[in-house]
Amino acid sequence: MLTIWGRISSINVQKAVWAAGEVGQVFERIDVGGAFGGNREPAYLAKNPNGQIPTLEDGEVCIWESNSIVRYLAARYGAGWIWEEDPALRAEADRWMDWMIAELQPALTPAFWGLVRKDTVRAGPAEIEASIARTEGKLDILEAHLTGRAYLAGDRFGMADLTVAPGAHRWLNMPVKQVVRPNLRRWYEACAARPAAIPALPLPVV
Ligand SMILES: N[C@@H](CCC(=O)N[C@@H](CS)C(=O)NCC(=O)O)C(=O)O
Repeated sequence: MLTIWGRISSINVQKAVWAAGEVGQVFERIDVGGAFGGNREPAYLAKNPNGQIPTLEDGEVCIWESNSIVRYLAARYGAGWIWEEDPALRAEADRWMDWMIAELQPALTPAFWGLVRKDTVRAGPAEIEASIARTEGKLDILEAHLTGRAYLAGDRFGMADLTVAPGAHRWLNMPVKQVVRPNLRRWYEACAARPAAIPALPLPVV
């Protein structure tokens, strides 16, 4: 059985939980981080020296970095399914996963901190405004890409979708003015309706 360390309100833990469910693996999730604490304890730091969540344990295998966890689970248990064997198709998925962690997450996180977590130290009005503007630009890219496409990479659901959709879930359920993006909305709703998405995408977003 897998162990996933991390509170489910974390967007990065959501990816790991979704990937594990999608490839049919039974897992135990242990609340760590945020109000639960525990992620600065020596025992946890021995697993993940960053003191961040998520961390995955699969027997002797211990992995941190959410996208690496998704790739491990996909390659190990979802080959030919959510893991593409074809290098060109897999690169398409990798590209969106990297875009999520390098572009979309940094764009939307300050608005999330300010508007949802009410963390005025990390995100005041100027940071929130800049974050919203930056996120809208990123979501326009998603909307354009999803025009005439069911999924982000290839013609079936895959590891890129379950990595990026938690970002859409967060944004679409935040108290921000929602720009109408029909392709993004259709894709998000199709992803979020999957059985493995249900435990991964709790509401409200907190
Ligand atoms: N690049 C890392 C980032 C991990 C990260 O920033 N995790 C946050 C939660 S999303 C965290 O550990 N926060 C500290 C806490 O929850 O106490 C990943 O993708 O796994």
